[in-house]
Amino acid sequence: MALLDILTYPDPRLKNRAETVASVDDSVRRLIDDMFETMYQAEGVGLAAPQVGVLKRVIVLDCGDRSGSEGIAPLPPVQPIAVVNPVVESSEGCVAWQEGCLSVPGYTDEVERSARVIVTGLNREGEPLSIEAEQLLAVCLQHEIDHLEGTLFVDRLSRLKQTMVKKRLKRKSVEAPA
Ligand code: GNR
Ligand code: NI
Repeated sequence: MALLDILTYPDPRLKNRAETVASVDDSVRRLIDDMFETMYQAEGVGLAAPQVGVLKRVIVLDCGDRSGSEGIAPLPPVQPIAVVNPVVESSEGCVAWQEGCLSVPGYTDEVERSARVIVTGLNREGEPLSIEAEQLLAVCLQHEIDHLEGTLFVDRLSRLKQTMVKKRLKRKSVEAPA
């Protein structure tokens, strides 16, 4: 296993669209394992392959209840989920959630998402998988699938907010490069 470097805004590689995985082979399984290790080390609840510079449609998440594991890094796995070629099959409702992103350190803001989603794809063994989600898991699935399209949560803020926030993040990245 290996820790991977997480790209941060405004790295242009975060804007690319990731490619469909043709077959879930050992190299994809190794990527999934490394992404989990990287996510737990960074204390995130999700991670998409483009965030570690790999343009493949692979996401990992763990939105399990971590209360009790504060101050422990890397976090212990609670509910690890990996999805290859994830697709939002259906969605309903609307929820506003305070989001953050490992690729946008030091900034959180409220984003509107579908409240409930069904996401399909393939698991680590290449078998079909279907996840019904609400709350944080639903938000996180949509956030990670956005990364596969080159979209960050800050791209979903109002135009005015984007202008202010992106200017600040760019200035910060010059002062303290990742
Ligand atoms: O760790 C993360 N927390 C989070 C909180 C609210 C909504 C989405 C997220 S995902 C984020 C990890 C990340 O950047 N995944 O791409
Ligand atoms: Ni993110």
